Amino acid sequence: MNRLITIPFSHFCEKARWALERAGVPFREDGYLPMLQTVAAWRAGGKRTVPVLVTDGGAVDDSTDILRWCDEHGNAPPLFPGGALGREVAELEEGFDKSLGPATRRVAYHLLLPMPGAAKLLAEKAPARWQGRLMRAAYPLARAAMTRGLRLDDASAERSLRRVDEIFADVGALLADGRRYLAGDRFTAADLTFAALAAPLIIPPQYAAYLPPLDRMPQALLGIIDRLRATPAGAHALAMYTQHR
Ligand SMILES: N[C@@H](CCC(=O)N[C@@H](CS)C(=O)NCC(=O)O)C(=O)O
Repeated sequence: MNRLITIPFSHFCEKARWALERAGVPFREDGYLPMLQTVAAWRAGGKRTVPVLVTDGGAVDDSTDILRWCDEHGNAPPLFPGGALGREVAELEEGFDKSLGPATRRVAYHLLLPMPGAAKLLAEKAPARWQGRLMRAAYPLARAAMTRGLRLDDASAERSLRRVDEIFADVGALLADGRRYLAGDRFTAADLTFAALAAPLIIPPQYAAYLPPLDRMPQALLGIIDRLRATPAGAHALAMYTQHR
């Protein structure tokens, strides 16, 4: 049985999970809280990041490669079409991976980690009891490590939010001609990746892992979510979730 090593609520993991489920590939999810994924990812032959897909043929340790693996092994129309359209899709997908994913993550963690009750919530939602107990005991250490590792501070979060706004404006410009999908006339890796990586600041109801519900979100984050959902790009992310997730 294929195994997907994840941090369940991570948007890069959601991207891989979405592609696997869409392709009808059977897999079992092996989830960890942030940082605890490191050992599992290494042991599987990956780097320290997740998702890592462990298959009979070896480990696939990057979300884009997992989408391509799904095209080869699954039974859904390809996420990466051939020819010129395929190159356009790959370029959009890579851009979202490099810039949208890290930016939405930084803004969301910057506002969520200091939230009162964050340690308790993470512990409650832990994929295993031992992880929850460990996170509760070591939350200040974990928070400090994530703050350092992701460079979470007001200035960098502000820069990341501006980056998100720029990407949303670019996606809005693509959609301005009335197209239903970002590239070509059907759902591709560009749409899936945009929607999954925008999700921490859009909170689509169909997201397939726990995200804090809107009524538990800090006010500042809620303001960002409301604003982004109302943009054409935000509406596109929500529509991709409604129609394709
Ligand atoms: N390029 C990688 C990025 C994945 C990534 O950044 N994963 C994060 C979770 S959102 C992670 O595992 N971070 C843990 C760490 O850096 O230690 C991919 O597309 O798979």
